[in-house]
Amino acid sequence: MGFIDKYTGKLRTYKAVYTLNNILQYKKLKHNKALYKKYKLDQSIYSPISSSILKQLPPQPSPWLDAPDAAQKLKVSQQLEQFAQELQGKIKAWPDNGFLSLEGFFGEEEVDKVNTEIDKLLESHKVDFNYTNKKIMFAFRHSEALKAILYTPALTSILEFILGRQVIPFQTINFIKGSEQLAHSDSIHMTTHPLGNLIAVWIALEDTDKSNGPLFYYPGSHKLPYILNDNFEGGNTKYRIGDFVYKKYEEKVQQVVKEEQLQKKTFYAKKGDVFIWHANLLHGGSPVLNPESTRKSMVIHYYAKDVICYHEITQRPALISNYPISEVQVIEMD
Ligand SMILES: O=C(O)CCC(=O)C(=O)O
Repeated sequence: MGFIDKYTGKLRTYKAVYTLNNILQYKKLKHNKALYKKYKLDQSIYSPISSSILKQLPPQPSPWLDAPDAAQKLKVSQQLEQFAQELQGKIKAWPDNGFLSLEGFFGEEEVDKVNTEIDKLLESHKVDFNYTNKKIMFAFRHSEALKAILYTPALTSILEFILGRQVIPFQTINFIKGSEQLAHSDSIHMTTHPLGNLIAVWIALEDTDKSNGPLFYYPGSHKLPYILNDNFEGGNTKYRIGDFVYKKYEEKVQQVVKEEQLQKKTFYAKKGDVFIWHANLLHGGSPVLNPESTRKSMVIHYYAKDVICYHEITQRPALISNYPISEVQVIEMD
């Protein structure tokens, strides 16, 4: 694990530091050359990037299930028939809900393997908790067993159907204890142009209950306007990211939850259950009531291919080491 993963100091807030780092990470950014051209973004692939620049570009269509005619399109979709009847129903509810759950998707043995793998990686110091002391980032890079989970065809076929594009696993986050993360949309962390081209998969690596900080979410909240840097006062300047930008973002989310009177739901999971959510669904981790408890889980964030991927909160382009080399590909939906 690199120094930067544990580091929380001021250097993190200077945009120039990231620009320098981007130059060193050329290989993980080079796919953006073609993408910036495709979307008519006229700037260096090393420069900061944010929605305030991207919203000035020519408008782009949203993912097909975010379009107003999504329900109609799903009704007549032949490709939907590849999925079991029950799953078809859940996908049909996606445009309204912005989430779906797959009970018992992974078996006991598969989950045990993931847990053993994480224990081993922690023991051998190949991975560690990052500066939050709760998150183990990118463990999949060190483990074939974890990679196999990310690329499970029965899973990626659902994600690709929902987004209408090939998906690229960008990051994994493993938790041993509940995250207690306040409500947020992943689109403040992992953002795309066009918006909505990210999808998250949460896997229960053990049961969750009231005591160990279960996942919570706000059904339908993905349909609200995206909360991006221009929608709250984050204290950003031309050269720096505001010191309290994420706190200010969380406060803005709380305000929206209140104003919109959103109804909170909790996902009480059984080991092996999967919860998939939309790029803009508000969600988080409930308070951990029993401090001794564990809540092992793994989140996988997938970006769609052939869109610009970046981090709105820190205004950095996303460094992607496993970007597929193939040509621009859009899966045609019937
Ligand atoms: O697992 C949790 O408690 C929350 C995870 C989360 O919010 C995320 O990965 O975006």
